[in-house]
Amino acid sequence: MSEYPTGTLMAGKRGLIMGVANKNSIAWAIAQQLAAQGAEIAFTYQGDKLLRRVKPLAESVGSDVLLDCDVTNDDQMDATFKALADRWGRIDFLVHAIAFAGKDQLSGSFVESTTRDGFKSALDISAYSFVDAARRASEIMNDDGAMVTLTYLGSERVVPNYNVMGVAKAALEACTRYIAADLGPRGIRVNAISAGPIKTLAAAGIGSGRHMFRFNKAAAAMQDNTDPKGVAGAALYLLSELGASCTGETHHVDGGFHAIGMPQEGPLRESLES
Ligand code: NAD
Ligand code: 0WE
Repeated sequence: MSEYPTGTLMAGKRGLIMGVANKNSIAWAIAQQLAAQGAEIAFTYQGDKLLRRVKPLAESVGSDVLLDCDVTNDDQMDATFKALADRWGRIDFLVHAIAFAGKDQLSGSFVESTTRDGFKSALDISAYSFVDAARRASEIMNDDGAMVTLTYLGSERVVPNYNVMGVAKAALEACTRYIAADLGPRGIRVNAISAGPIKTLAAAGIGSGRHMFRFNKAAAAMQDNTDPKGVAGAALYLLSELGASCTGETHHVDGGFHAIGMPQEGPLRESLES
């Protein structure tokens, strides 16, 4: 049934995955990979409309722990971690796969389109929410636990239209390092995965989307788009004992796109030589 090889790397481990919206979500690829290795998983979802999508997915990996949690709502954050404490007592891992900026912030000139409210809300939902979740999770996490968040290259380099989300991801990566330092003495590891573009809800409807996937495919070292299975595999590594001693890291899973400074031989190079 599962497309993920089974094993016991996560046997006896319990944790929370935040950010499944549907079967295309990166968080769902991670959930399937962790479940195939024996993890017991609780899910948060953002509002009633998404419950219909998330519930059958959760059930298919044997989970009946589904918690309504908008990360901007303190009461829902309180209730989420109280429910985990009541149900399990302790947890072993946290996956944070949440980002949002207003649509008006994600097109055209960064300096012209970034408003004070747009900036605040993008950084609140996309970066502070990891700090908040990490603090709450750390209170009930075992001392060999681990956390992972999802980021994107737009934090390090300018990607047209990514705009304030790039600033939020830069903050998220810095937060990852500071949280890693705070929780390191307890043996809790905290890392970020920088994924290449993947066709999810969050990547749909972005202007220039078709061009972006084509460009990434042409320019990447592997000359292909990012496979969510690779992202899920990296999450398994970082959340299991395989990732021992790795913390505060931003690990790129993008077909090597981040490593390239000039196009190799291939379609992109040809198009420039003609
Ligand atoms: P997705 O739309 O499936 O997931 C985004 C999730 O964020 C959704 O589940 C949504 O409900 C949740 N969310 C947004 N605002 C929220 C709020 N206020 N409270 C609670 N949840 C909220 O898309 P995805 O691509 O799987 O995104 C997951 C993560 O991966 C994001 O952090 C995104 O930035 C990151 N990422 C995506 C790509 C890509 O190309 N798809 C690449 C690199 C990194
Ligand atoms: O992190 C993201 C996207 C996150 C995201 C998506 C949306 C779409 C709907 C945040 N906020 C919103 N707000 C909405 O109203 N990615 C890494 C995917 C992505 O989004 C881009 C990209 C890439 C890659 C936007 C512009 C350019 C590139």
